[in-house]
Amino acid sequence: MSALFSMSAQLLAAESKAKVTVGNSREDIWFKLDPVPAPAINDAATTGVFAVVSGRVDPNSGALDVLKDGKIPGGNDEPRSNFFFSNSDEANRLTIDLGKAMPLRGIATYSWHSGSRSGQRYRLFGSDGTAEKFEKAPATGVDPVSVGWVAVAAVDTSDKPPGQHAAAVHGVDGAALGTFRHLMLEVSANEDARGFGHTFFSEIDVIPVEGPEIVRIEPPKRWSAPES
Ligand SMILES: [Ca+2]
Repeated sequence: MSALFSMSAQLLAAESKAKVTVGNSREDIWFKLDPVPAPAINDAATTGVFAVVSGRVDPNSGALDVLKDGKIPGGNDEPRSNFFFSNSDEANRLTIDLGKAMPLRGIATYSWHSGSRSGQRYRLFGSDGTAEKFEKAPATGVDPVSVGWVAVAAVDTSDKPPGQHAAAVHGVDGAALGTFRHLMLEVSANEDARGFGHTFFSEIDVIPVEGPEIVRIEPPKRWSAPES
């Protein structure tokens, strides 16, 4: 990550009152990436509608549903258990429609790869969908801010070693991130001259302010004999 990008990300985050928290591990297999909690299985993304509005999905990618199924890949190189774009000159844009506007605590994105596909680099936009000029699916070349979206934050975990990466975008000091119906990730590849730099996204969580208590994935319980 360049110092310049880091600085601009912090400025962007400050303007939108968003904070980005990153966790990573080279060894863990259950996404315990403190301080980012493990992926949620009952968050608002579960019933959201995911769509690619710009860019090309890699032919070896899993379906969009892998991003919200509350399941994690079984290993560090499982293309079909992840969602990833194919390298192209287009902006790679992925949207989530939550069905209605709701106050959000934040979102969290999880990725896993043994090499150059582990890091996450994306810009996050949000919208309540009410602006007259709102465009639900702004394609390459359309500035999202010009069609009713708010720039929320920029995420870059590419300076972390390969393995599992998690990024949480949340409000500052316990405040909500904002009230959104639509979320959009504009995803960039990690730098890789061989062209294998697009992130293996394993899960994307959207955590609402209201609703049931969030349940997270856990390692299977080990059976142990009762004490006699
Ligand atoms: Ca989830």
